[in-house]
Amino acid sequence: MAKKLTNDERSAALDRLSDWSMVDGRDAITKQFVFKDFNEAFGWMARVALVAEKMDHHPEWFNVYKNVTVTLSTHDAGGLTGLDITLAETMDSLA
Ligand code: H2B
Repeated sequence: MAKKLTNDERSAALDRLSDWSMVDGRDAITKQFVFKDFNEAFGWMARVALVAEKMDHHPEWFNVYKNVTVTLSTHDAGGLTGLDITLAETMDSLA
């Protein structure tokens, strides 16, 4: 099973990632993505979904029109792992 990141690992990862931040009161990271319109937002979600399914690692996300709020955490590990960082990087590269 994926291991929770150490404090050093998580601060290094957050420094590297742009616009991701820790969730208050939870070992998870979050980012708000804003697209041109719903079509762009949902197209991106569909592309991310294919990668997430392949990784067997799934986002918590909330879509309203062109906005997608994402929260990433590894439920099996009860917190943030390298899988969340990999998925965050994938989301950024597909946006
Ligand atoms: N996604 C996330 N974000 N965390 C998990 O721990 C997780 C998952 N576990 N997707 C996977 C599915 C697990 O439930 C299946 C059985 O492999």
